[in-house]
Amino acid sequence: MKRAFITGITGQDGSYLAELLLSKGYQVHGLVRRASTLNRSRIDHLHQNPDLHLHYGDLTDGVSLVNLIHAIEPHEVYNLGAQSHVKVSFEMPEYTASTDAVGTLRLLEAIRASGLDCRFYQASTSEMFGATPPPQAEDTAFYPRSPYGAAKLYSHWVTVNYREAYDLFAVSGILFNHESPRRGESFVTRKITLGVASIKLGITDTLTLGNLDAVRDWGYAPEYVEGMWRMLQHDEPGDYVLATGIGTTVREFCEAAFAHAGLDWQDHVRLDAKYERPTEVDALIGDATKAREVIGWEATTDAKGLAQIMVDADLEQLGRLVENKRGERQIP
Ligand code: NAP
Ligand code: F7E
Repeated sequence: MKRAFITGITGQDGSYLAELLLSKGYQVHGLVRRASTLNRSRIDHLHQNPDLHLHYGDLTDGVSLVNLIHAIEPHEVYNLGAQSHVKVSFEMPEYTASTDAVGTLRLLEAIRASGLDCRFYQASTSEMFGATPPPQAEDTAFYPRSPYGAAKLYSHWVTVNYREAYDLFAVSGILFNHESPRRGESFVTRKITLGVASIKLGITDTLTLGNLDAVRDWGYAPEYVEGMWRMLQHDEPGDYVLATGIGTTVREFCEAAFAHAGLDWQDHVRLDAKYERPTEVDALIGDATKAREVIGWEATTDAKGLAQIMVDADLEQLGRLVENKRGERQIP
């Protein structure tokens, strides 16, 4: 039985990856952080699975990583754990660097010191391209525009270095934005689809956003975790872009999400500069030709389809909450 170790298992991608690996017969080990309340809602449905094992630890705590690699002896490690919010990285640059940059180094060192024959996946990001204009592929120059992008660029290069220096099977997946109903509520797509559902259900009337002109290449997260797994199954380690190849503005995503619920976004969206970043990434559009040709991966959901999936999920979830509240009020 193959053993996989996932950091960031409680996040959007970690939860889909855990599902995928369990369905393929892996024993899955996940790193979880201690919090004062449990924050495992994305993996609650996997709780009863006897092949899922959760361990306390943190990417900022090297000792926990060394001990876990030693105890689990994984065949594959997926490093998805990160402070992943670009705007927040301007407010917490040092913590972001410790988790997203040095955290990767800590994990790579734990693997190297263990001497295990273990494959490593690093969750790199299109944010590393930053100011370099699209289309962006594996050989495009990097120019990060945030502490998050800069920290991830360190991790990308240290992953490449450990591959070259120590012959480690280390892969860097340069993933463009990917979303789902499990996306964190403060990322723009989910903020919009939750806003649409709230407005449709009469809970609120407005949605406040920042820069509507930014262009992103939005795909569907479950398809992207399949790509991560494929990268680690290939004969040779390498770097791969995963993207749809289609650019969409925040404004266009808004338009599609509101229209799917029969609403006009211009009646509800307001602007506030507090949601803008000190330095913005204007346009990210990926070229995933290498992934298609080498690992047979291709995105199949576009931004409009994604907006519809997310709006439907938020309408259902929020609708259920509203119904429950009404039910509670009727109880004498
Ligand atoms: P996410 O939903 O924000 O999940 C992040 C995960 O990292 C959570 O499980 C979180 O744990 C964990 N984490 C945060 N700080 C940690 C620390 N100090 N030690 C250990 N774990 C920590 O992110 P995602 O969207 O699934 O993305 C997964 C990875 O891909 C991230 O590395 C992200 O930077 C990268 N990425 C994402 C995208 C995208 O569009 N989604 C694109 C490119 C790259 P808690 O639940 O305890 O907070
Ligand atoms: O912003 C604009 C904002 O926060 C997208 C992370 O997963 O993908 C993600 O980073 C765009 C930006 O994602 C609001 O200025 C407008 O131009 O959803 P986002 P991101 O910054 O692209 C990359 C690939 C990652 O690796 C990251 O981990 O939308 N925008 N108004 C807004 N953004 C937010 N969050 N909130 C707004 O109100």
